[in-house]
Amino acid sequence: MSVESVFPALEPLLPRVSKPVQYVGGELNATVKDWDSTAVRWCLMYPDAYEVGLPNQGVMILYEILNELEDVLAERTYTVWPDLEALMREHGVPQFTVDAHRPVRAFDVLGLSFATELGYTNMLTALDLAGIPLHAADRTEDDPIVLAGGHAAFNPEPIADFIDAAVLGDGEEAVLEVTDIIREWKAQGRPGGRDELLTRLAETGGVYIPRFYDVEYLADGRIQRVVPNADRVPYRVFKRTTMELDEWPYPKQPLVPLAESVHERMSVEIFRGCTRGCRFCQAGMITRPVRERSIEGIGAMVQKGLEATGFEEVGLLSLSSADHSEIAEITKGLADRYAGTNTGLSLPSTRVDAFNVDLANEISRNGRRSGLTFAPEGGSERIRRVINKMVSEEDLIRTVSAAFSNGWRQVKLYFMCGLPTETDEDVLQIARMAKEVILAGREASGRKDIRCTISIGGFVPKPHTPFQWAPQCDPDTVDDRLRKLRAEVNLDRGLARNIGMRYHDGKPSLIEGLLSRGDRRVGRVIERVWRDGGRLDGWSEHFSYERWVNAAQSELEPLGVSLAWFTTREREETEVLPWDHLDSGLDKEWLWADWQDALSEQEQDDCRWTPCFDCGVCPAMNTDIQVGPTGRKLLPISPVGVGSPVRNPSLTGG
Ligand code: B12
Ligand code: SF4
Repeated sequence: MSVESVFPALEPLLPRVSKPVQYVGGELNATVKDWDSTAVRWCLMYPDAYEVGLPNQGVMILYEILNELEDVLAERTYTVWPDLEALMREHGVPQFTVDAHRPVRAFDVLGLSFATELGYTNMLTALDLAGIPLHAADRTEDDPIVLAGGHAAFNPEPIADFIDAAVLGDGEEAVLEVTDIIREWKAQGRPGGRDELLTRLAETGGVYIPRFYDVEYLADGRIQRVVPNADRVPYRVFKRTTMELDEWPYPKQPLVPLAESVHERMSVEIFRGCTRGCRFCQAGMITRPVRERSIEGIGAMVQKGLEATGFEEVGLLSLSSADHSEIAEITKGLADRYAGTNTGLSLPSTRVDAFNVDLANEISRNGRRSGLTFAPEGGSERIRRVINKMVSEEDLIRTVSAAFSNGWRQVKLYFMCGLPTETDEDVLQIARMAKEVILAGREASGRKDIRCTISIGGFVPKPHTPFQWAPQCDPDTVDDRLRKLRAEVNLDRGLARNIGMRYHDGKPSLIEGLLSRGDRRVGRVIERVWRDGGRLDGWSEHFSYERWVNAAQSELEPLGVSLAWFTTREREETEVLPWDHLDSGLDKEWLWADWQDALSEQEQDDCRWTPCFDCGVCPAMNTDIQVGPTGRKLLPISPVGVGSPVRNPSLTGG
């Protein structure tokens, strides 16, 4: 049965809303397929506004991989702004895809990509607007399978009531497997209904179906155990890892946003995973092992992506891009290749120790020397040992001095506040570091106009990290430390003028903490917040701390737990954690040992360069880290076609 576009009903509403262009679709490289000639239909959602969601690589990759299959279609949907939401409700327009404006409820799967937990309420808005029951238990065969993926799906327990399934880890192969299962089940005439389909997904061992697990609690509120309540369902669900990244050079045809977006450049992911072992970093832990793309693979992705999009900037993306074993060859090769063109290169924030000024020079060859960004994360050497961020102040000063003498004028430094064992003194050291940076910059450059911006985020303990047992710092302490830090910065007026300080108060972090380490009971809080009007919680102008606190009070306290119980409480080694049945490959004993090392300020090396320290991932996945060096160079490309963004006369002949 064909599915009609809702555009005729939507179009008259668009002149009445802000940024209507975000709802019209038709972006360069978007795909619209015939509904009737496809067997499996995916709707992919980044649960945030278009401007944040469109540039997301994960969604772009899955969108393209799925659309490459002849009998599969994939479309996209994003969170609508409250102005359009109100009009859609008034006029009965359901949640729609931007590609063909099809109603989301008509699809077989609604695949949500969660980069952050603050997107959970956005999922509820979309489900409700789509006419899909909020609770998985109330859905029928006419509803899509609601499938969560992305980093924030590694503990999907807080959203267990609302999703049918979750996939941990890389999606490239997982979406194909899920598609095959759905295709076969539909072709067989949907035997056993929705339950059978979910069972078949669970049977793979790598798709988590929350409703097939019962959670039992102890009298004190802790979890006693989580057990399967159905046959053919595994005790533990494993994460997916795409091993040969070179075989998956996606996105090949990156989407080009129609409306302004947060990331207006093309991104090429140069490796996945991280073995640095920063103890606060969930992404680093859950994406192990490290898998590098080859230098040729990166070169081809950059070339094809530029040709396909017309972008003028390429971001070399990964968790710690400067750690690629051939980063110097990659950046030099790309800088040579695009010399004299409008194509610029960028690297996300770099580690101080991996960075060298040659690299920065290569990257900025075609562009402005804007700012340099580093992430020491902790102000004192002591706290950096606790978090395993092995950056010495000498390294930092040496690196920034070299950069300042090479023409840079600004440095941005990222820190966290509220780290385990942190004292006021650790945070006050941030001010000293910023002042040292300015003094070093003035000395190296001989100029006064050196700037240092310190940007401070509240620390949130995350599942599957050594800090998963840690008590989260309460917002009052975080705010008090930040106030003291500001006073410390301002002590020296001559330097304070050149120091910018950006921070958020500690309250949103506490809510993120509730959602990160929560269990199924937290679902009630999410629903209450949403029913009380909670929308777009990742946006400070929409986020309401009071709404979350009130909802937590009314929903959790009758159950004998509380916001503080989930956040500022330290866990013991023996406690069953809500995500223990979800296997990220990391050995829980190793995580605990690393937590103990943190408390005794012991550092842990990077296994990329030193022997394996048995975190468990490689043996669990029967694999190994994949790192160079290969010794290969990136060769200049053959002339590119007319209309390419690479407007180098010597290359294009025009
Ligand atoms: C580029 C980037 C941004 C950009 C663009 C964001 C965007 N829309 O994509 C900007 C600057 C806007 C940004 C903002 C933020 N970011 Co950011 N960002 C990144 C970065 C560097 C790359 C993301 C990426 O493209 N990865 C590569 C793709 C391929 O991976 P992926 O998206 O995870 O998708 C794969 C799988 O997860 C899976 N998958 C994903 N979705 C789905 C869905 C289904 C159904 C399935 C089956 C599978 C699946 O399949 C994909 C392919 O394998 C990562 C670090 C990193 N290297 O991952 C941080 C990262 C994702 N960001 C992070 C954070 C914290 C944020 C912010 C909250 C920061 C802030 N405080 O404001 C905001 C949140 C924005 C928002 N509201 O969503 C954290 C997430 C932390 C966590 N969960 O613990 C990360 C991991 C960085 C870190 N080390 O802390 N970010
Ligand atoms: S198992 Fe060993 S080599 Fe593999 S990521 Fe863990 S520490 Fe590194």
